[in-house]
Amino acid sequence: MAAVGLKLYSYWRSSACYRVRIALNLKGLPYEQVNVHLANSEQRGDEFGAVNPQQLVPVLIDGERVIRQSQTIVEYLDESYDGEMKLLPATARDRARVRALAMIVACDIHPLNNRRIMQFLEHDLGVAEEARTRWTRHWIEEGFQSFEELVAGHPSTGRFCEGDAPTVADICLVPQVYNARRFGVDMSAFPEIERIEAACLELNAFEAAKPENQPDAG
Ligand SMILES: N[C@@H](CCC(=O)N[C@@H](CS)C(=O)NCC(=O)O)C(=O)O
Repeated sequence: MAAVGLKLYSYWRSSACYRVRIALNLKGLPYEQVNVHLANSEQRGDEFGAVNPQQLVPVLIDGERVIRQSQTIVEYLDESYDGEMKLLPATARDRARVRALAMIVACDIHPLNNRRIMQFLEHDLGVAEEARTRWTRHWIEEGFQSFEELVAGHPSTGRFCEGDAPTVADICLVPQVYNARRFGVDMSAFPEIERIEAACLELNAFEAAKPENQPDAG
C-alpha cells in the first residue's frame, strides 16, 4: 500500500517520537511533522487533547485513522506498508525475542523516567534534583544490565539486536541510549549496547531521526 498524507505529532526530544521517526525512515515513508511543544505544555491544550486525550506524543495520522502509542504505531506501519524493510523478524520465535527486548525499554525503563513522571516527583512529591537524577539513572542502568546480558554473546545477535537488519528492538534501544547519555549514565558499562547503537547510527534512517536533527530542536 502506498502511504498518502502521513502526519506525525511529535516533539524533538521525546524518545517515544524518536522511535516512530526511525520506523518511518526505515520504511522509507514520507510524513509531515506537527510539532507539539511539550516544554510549553502544548500537549495539555484543547487542540492536542482532541487528538490524544492521554496528552502524550507521538500520534500518527494516516488518512482518517488516528494511531496512538509508539509501539502500536511502529507495528501498524510495519504491517500496513511494505516499505524498504520489515521491522519485525519472520518467525514467531524471533519476533518474541525482539519484542521482549523492545519492551525492556518501552515498558520497564521509559515509563519510569519520562517527563510527566519527573515533573510529578519534582512538583508534587518535592524530590530534589540530585535524587531525581539518581532515580532516572537507576532505572536505566537496571534495564540496560538485563538488555546487555540478553544481547551480548547471544547467537541471534548480529550487527543489530537480532541478526543483521534493524528491528523494533533497535528502534527502542537507540532513543533510550540518547536519554541515558542525557542523564549521565556511564555507557562504558554496556559495551554491546554501545556497539549496536553505533551500528544503527551508521544508517541514515537513525541519523535523520535524531532529536537534534528535527525542525523543532532547540
Ligand atoms: N507509552 C507511550 C508513552 C508516550 C510518552 O510518554 N510521551 C511523552 C514524551 S516521550 C509525552 O508526551 N509526555 C508529555 C508530558 O510529559 O506531559 C508511547 O509509547 O507512545
